[in-house]
Amino acid sequence: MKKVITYGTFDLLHYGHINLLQRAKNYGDYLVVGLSTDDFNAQKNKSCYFSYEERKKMLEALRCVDMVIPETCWEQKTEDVKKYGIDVFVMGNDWEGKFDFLSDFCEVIYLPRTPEISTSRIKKELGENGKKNGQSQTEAE
Ligand code: C2G
Repeated sequence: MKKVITYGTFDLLHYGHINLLQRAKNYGDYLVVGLSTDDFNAQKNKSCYFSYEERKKMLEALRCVDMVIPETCWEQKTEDVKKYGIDVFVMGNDWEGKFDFLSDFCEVIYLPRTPEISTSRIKKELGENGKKNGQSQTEAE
């Protein structure tokens, strides 16, 4: 069984996340997701809409996700790769080069991000009176 791992916050789960997870799964048979805890997100200066447990529940509902583990720090990746017998590490290419050190232990792959969509964009657009693509409040509901 070929095992793949990826990491992230996955807040306000959207199709950019899903595209990444599905492409990551296609590199093997089993996908582990290191999900950033609320405390680690604070370290990443990210405030989440959904809690760790809520974000974990959503990821676990995805057919392409086989296991969700907590990501509590930057330094756990090498240990995770060894502990879970990971063959392939996958991240979006906004992280290009940042985790090349893992290539001593597994294949490292950076995939193109899905353009146009991001959690911060969703928050921004919803924050502007619930507008979506310039629609009015009622149309967006
Ligand atoms: N992503 C993507 N396309 C988007 C948005 C996100 O491919 N439009 C990818 C990111 O590149 C990342 C994954 O989806 O690989 C999760 O993105 P985030 O939840 O924003 O995770 P991030 O804050 O980048 O945390 O140790 C690594 C960090 O935990 C990554």
